[in-house]
Amino acid sequence: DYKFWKTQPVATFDEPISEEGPIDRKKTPDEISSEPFPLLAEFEWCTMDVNDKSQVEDIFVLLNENYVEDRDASFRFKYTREFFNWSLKPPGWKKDWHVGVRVRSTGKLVAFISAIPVNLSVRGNVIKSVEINFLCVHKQLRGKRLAPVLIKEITRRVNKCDIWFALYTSGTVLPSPVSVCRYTHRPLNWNKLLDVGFVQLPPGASKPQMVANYTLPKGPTTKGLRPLKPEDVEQAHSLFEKYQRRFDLVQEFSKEEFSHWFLGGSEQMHATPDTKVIYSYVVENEHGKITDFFSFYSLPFTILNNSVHKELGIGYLFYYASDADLIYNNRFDPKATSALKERLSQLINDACILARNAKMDVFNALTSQDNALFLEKLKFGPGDGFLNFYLFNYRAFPITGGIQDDQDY
Ligand code: YNC
Ligand code: MG
Repeated sequence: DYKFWKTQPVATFDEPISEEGPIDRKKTPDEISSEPFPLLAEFEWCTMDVNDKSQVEDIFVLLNENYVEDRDASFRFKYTREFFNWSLKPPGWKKDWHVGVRVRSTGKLVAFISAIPVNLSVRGNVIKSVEINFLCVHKQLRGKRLAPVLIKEITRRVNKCDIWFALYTSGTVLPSPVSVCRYTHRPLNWNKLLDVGFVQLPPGASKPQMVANYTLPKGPTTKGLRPLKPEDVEQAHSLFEKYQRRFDLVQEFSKEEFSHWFLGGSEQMHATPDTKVIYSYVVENEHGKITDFFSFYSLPFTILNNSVHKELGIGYLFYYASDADLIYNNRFDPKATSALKERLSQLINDACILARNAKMDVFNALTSQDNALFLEKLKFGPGDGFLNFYLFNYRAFPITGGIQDDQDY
């Protein structure tokens, strides 16, 4: 019955919404306690220093052993140091927002939660917020109401910085999602996916038929496609901003944030295939103009209980943008939509090819953004997983994707 969530400034299920905006009254940081929330005597708070290798190691052991698993516990996210450097240290990140709980007597890290600064735009209203991620409690400490304490402590630390709103996503259903997306999967290495139980052979189909069905060209097909470079940021960022206006709920990226999220900082520029997290590409036309952009990131699974395969390479479609529909004045013009549909299908197909060439086994996408325009055509199949999007302390009308195509996953 959501004993904890009932006490928090979040929308309740089926609550009629007449106006968008903050839920709590306006507060100031000096109304917020300077003292951390009390913990049981055997535990202590710690602020994690993600610039310190041994502390990153602690986070990564905790998450690799205790974070999200799929339903039958055969896969687990395989977070890497590089992934944390990318996802926990965007411009404006704060050490104080990487919060751990340790066992006082042994120093063992048993829980974690993080916040990063984001500027959200909800139907044009810009809201200074944080994004909460990596909430994790050690398996042996589950069900003891530690999660609410972590959430209250990160809220306190964020509020102390005069920020009162948050975005978070979870597979768990809580009061009350502002949007729900489904995961979809595009097999890249079908044989391996079958071996590890990620896919099944459909009745009446043969393995060679399935492999043939998912075979992709050797290399990308779009003329002028190449990796994003630092000197593209100006142009790519403005194309991206223009494209993002299509959606009701977006994160606004400054140029610095754009560089961070899509180039990944100096460490990523020298990454090897093993350490590369973020892959970004642009299309440059013959006049030196950037017309399209797409990106995906790598977050592999550890395969539990398989004697042959230890890891599953997974690419996640991240952001993209295209000017394919801009030759029409009205984005709702069906000709604009079909031009975009064709262009995005080609681009994301290239993304799949590049991911396959980077040794990824499956390419995942949510049913968010304009993805409904190409998912089916590109052979993404609906998965079991849903992702719920939540806003903390902000009431909003339901958010849908960009263009809702006629088919629904
Ligand atoms: C969850 N995922 O409902 P009620 S996603 C939020 N997000 O409260 P206990 C969650 N709340 O129902 P356990 C949640 N999962 O009584 C559970 N809850 O009101 C709620 N899993 O606490 C739950 N990571 O400590 C219940 O549960 C209360 O020991 C029960 O711990 C939960 O990062 C958890 O899936 C999830 O590590 C930590 O199961 C644990 O089970 C675990 O008894 C595997 O907790 C990893 C996993 C979650 C990934 C994520 C986003 C988190 C968002 C948190 C909310 C942020 C709000 C905004 C704060 C900033 C505000 C500002 C400004
Ligand atoms: Mg607990």
